[in-house]
Amino acid sequence: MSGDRAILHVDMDAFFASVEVREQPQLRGLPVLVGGAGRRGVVAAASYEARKFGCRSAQPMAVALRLCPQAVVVPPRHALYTEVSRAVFAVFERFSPLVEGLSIDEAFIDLAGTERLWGPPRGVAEALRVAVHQEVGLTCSVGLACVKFLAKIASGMNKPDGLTEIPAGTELEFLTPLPIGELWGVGPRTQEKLQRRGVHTVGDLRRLGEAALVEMFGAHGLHMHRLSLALDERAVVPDRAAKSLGHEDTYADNVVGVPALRRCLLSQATRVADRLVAQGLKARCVCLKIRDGDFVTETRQCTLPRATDDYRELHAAACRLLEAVETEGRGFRLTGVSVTHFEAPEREVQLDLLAPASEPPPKSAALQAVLSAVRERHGHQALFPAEAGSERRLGDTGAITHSRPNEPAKRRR
Ligand code: TTP
Ligand code: MG
Ligand code: MG
Repeated sequence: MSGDRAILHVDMDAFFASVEVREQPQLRGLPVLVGGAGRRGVVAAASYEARKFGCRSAQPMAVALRLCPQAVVVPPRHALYTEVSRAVFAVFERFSPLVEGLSIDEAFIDLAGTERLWGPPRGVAEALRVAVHQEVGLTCSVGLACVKFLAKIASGMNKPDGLTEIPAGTELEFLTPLPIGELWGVGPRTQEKLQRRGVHTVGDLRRLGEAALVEMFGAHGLHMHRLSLALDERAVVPDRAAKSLGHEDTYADNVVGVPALRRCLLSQATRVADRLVAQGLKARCVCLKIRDGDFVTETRQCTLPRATDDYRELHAAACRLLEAVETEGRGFRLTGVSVTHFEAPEREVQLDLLAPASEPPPKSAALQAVLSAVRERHGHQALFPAEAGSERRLGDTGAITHSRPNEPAKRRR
């Protein structure tokens, strides 16, 4: 795999429906719809037998039953699915500590460094599928590739119960015929604009070239071009241990335009930096969360070369992440900045303790430096960075998040 990265994307097959079939074996082989049965009910999950009739998640139940009148409708049992999800994730975590949950039934698993223990990635993917089936009684589909977005596309290619590997060196060939909508972050507006230029597949996009894409979409164009070349440096950010600290605000009026969004992010980056300094922490991973007027939520994250508690570095990173978001023609109701992967300055202090005993103990000096920095940088309201503009500092209305970065069951749309 390029750069020796091997990433799995695992997604359970017809998750809610499969759990119900496991619990009620008499349903096996039948078309099963999990969801509200009432007139306004919606299908949450459809078994693969029901999909043959055209039944799908998010379809009105009435439509699904018209397509497949013999389907068995089962009311959802969310507590049960959450419990099964935990069991599935516990299996994932035996194979690698780097498990990033995306929703209740799917995760990225970074196999970096597991080769010595488990052997080559394809074998790990197979072993994982067997373990999930034996221990939880459910099937899943797995994609294996060198980068996240390819692993995610791959896992959907041979559903249900499939394993799809994109071997190193074949990434471009794999991507070339795919419709552009398969690329992350290529929304309907971007698709429309590209289609007007005759761009329908990822291969077309690549041929259009970086310069033309940048001219059309700015940094977002650059991002798309990189994806078309199978370049995606996003790391798998594990849920465990990766506590996050963040600040987000919801706006009464949608925020429009990059300059205004950058000001919002500055306010949030400053808040996050304040709290990092207050807790004596530095963070390496920065995450941008942004939700548009249609409630489409996107997140982007990056890893910094070194841990920081500096608002300018956090703001710069958040702005870079913003460049990869389609902002044109969209208004945003929420923005947020959060950080993960903390490093405590205590580590530096401990290292210093290994120095010769004749040197003065560094702890008080380190503490003093931090305190001065806090006072200098965050001492009072007047020191709030001028670049933030004249708006009142968002504060009491803002939601402070202090949670796991990827709560299960949070879906992107
Ligand atoms: P998905 O993984 O999207 O779908 P799935 O597991 O049912 O089927 P597939 O084999 O294609 O992966 O979603 C996981 C669960 O999340 C799904 O079983 C039910 C729930 N869900 C909803 O409640 N509403 C929805 O609109 C979707 C898409 C999923
Ligand atoms: Mg699924
Ligand atoms: Mg899923």
